[in-house]
Amino acid sequence: MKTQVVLLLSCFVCLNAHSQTARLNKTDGASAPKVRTYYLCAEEVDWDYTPDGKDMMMGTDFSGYSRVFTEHNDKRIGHTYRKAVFHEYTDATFTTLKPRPAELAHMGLLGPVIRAEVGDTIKVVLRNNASFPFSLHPHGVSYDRDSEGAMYADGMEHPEANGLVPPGKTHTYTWLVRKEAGPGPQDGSSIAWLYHSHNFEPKDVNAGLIGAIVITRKGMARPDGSPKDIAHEFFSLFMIIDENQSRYFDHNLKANIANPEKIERSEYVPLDPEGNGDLPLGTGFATSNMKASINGYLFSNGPLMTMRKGDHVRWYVMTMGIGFNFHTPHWHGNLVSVRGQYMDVLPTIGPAQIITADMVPDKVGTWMFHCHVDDHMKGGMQTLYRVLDKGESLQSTASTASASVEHVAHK
Ligand SMILES: [Cu+2]
Repeated sequence: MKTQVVLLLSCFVCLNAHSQTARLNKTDGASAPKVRTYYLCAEEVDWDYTPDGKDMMMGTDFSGYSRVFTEHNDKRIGHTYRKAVFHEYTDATFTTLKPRPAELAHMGLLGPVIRAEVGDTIKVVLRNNASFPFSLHPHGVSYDRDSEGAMYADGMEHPEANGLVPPGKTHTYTWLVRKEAGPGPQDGSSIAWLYHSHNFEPKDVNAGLIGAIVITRKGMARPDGSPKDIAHEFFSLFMIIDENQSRYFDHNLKANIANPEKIERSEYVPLDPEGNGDLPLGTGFATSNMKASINGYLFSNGPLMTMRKGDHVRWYVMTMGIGFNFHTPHWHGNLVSVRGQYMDVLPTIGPAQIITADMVPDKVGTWMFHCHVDDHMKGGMQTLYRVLDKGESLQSTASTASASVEHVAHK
């Protein structure tokens, strides 16, 4: 008898919970809020800005400015730098890397995409396998001080409790995805925010510790968190990475230059390679370490971003870093729309800003995608995207480079 009562009661509770869930589903057309857990690890890599070894935009060897920013010799570090990046693992043992999906190979230096739907909770377990203390600071989502991952006086008596992760340690960050973190009335089904290390922010971010968070509207996420109505997403970090300011600059100087004490670290020559005045760019040792890159690639190196005619694709375009980072990303061939307005050049983005732009390409071909600021273009901030015809296989196209993960040399 007692057992039957318990059974009946538990069935009632069960049915009641089920009907509440059903009501929720009916109201939102969505599943119940989820806790989405990510396992990120800060790891050191030797990053090659030009894995293809030539100017892929022009199809030529490096010369002039492209040589200034890529050539390694006894006075220049060149194109490969020690950096720290975020990698994703499958669980808290941090033994199995979670491979980046092939369609996101173009993301290069960027960390894994952290995804959630409005109403979800994000948990990030951050492991630090690098040799400096780092952290994880998110934009957009809601956090308490222990999940802010930023170091400043208030709370610095317990830095580790506030998300500073020394080498070899782990910290769990909890972020709530309120409706304000999701798409607004004029937005599409998803928008993006940045995350990055924020111990000494400039040194951490120039080292490479940066990535994106994508939040979808309630009911608009696939099981993996990506927006249901979008065929392909493309992430583009337009950033002049200042390697002079990286946490790893001293390492890079000593590892690549035989007599580092002879290097004039402040060397800046306001002339272009032809000897003409060029104040905003110029040449010299300091300048050669300023990498005007897209996702950590210069001069159209790296995996080719590929889509099909008529696909609804979404671009998340972002920047970060030093004061030259004001960019006007420009697509040749096809237009994008931003909150209903069509354009081929985005409104200027400045450090820590992201714009979400949608495209339904109708012009087939391989097209330029670059910053329209002259100095940035000349410094390498240019890449390509390809629009295939309807029905063409994305797999069958040769990319300009092999997948970016292959360029990452684990320490
Ligand atoms: Cu620019």
